[in-house]
Amino acid sequence: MRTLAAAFLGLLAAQPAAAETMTISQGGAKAVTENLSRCGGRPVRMGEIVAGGKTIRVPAETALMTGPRGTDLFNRCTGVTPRNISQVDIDRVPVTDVDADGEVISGLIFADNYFELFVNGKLVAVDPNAFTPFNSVVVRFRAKRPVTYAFRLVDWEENLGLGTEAGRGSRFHPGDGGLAASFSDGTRTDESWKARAYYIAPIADRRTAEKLADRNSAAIDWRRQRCGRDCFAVHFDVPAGWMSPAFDDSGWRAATVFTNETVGVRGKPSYTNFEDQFIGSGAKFIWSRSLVLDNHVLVRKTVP
Ligand SMILES: [Ca+2]
Ligand SMILES: [Ca+2]
Repeated sequence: MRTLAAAFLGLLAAQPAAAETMTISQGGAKAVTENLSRCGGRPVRMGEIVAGGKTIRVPAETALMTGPRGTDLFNRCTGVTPRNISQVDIDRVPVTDVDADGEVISGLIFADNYFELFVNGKLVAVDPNAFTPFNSVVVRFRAKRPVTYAFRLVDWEENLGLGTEAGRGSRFHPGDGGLAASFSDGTRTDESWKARAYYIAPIADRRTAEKLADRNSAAIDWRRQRCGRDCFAVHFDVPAGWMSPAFDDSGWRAATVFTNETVGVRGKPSYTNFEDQFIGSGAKFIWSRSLVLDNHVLVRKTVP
C-alpha cells in the first residue's frame, strides 16, 4: 500500500511539466504604480486585473524597479547618443559576475519595448526605458559555457490590461514588439531561439480568446480586433525557473523572425546607428508568433 506522501508525489508527477493555466480577462486593469518613466515618452505604469480568481500583473511581472539597470548604448534620456560603434567604449562597461571562472562576453541589445536579460539563470540587466523613447543597451558579463541566454520581453501598453496605446488615429491601437541582440561569443538572435507568449491582447471576443489555448496568435488578424475598453486578454502562468539552464524548453516553439521593415527600425537611431552590429552581423528581430498581439514573451537559447 502506498503511503499518502507517495500518492501525493505520484499526483504531482502526473501533472504535465509545464502546467501553465490560461486565464481570460476582459476590460482594463487598475494601475498600481505611478508613471515610472524617467524622461517622458509614453507613460510606464503597471496594472493589476482580477480574473479567474487570480490577481494578474500587466503587462508583466517585471524587475523594472529593482533589477540592475543595463548600461546605455544609446539613450536620449541620458544624453548617450553615439553615432556608431566606434564612439562606444565597451571596455568601460561594468562586468557582471555570473560564473567566477567564466569568460567575459559583451552584447548589444535593442528591445521594443522592454527586456530583462538572464544569463545562466542570473539577472544581468534590465532595460532602463520600459516604453519609449526607444533605447539600446550594452552588457558585459563573465559566464561559463554552456551559456543559457533568457530574455523576458514586454511590448508595453498605455491602456493597461487591453494591449493597446494611443496612436495612428486611435485611442486603442495595438503596439508591436521585437528583440535584436548580438553577443561577442557569436550568439545572435535568430530562428534557432525558443519563444513563448504569456500575455496576448487585444482580442475582440471571448470565442477568439478561448481559441488561444494553443497560443497560435499568428492565426488571428490583429486588424480585426476592433474593441476599446471591452477588449479581452489571454494570460498564461509563467513557470518558475523559466530562465534557468535546467529548465526544459523542448515544448516551446522556435522563435519567429521578423524583418527590420516589419518591426520598423527607420527613425530609431538606437538601432540604426548599430545596424552593422545587429542585422549586419546576423542578429535578426525575433518574437513569439504575433509581433502585435503577443505582449509578454519569453525567449531562450543555450549555446555550447
Ligand atoms: Ca526599451
Ligand atoms: Ca502589442
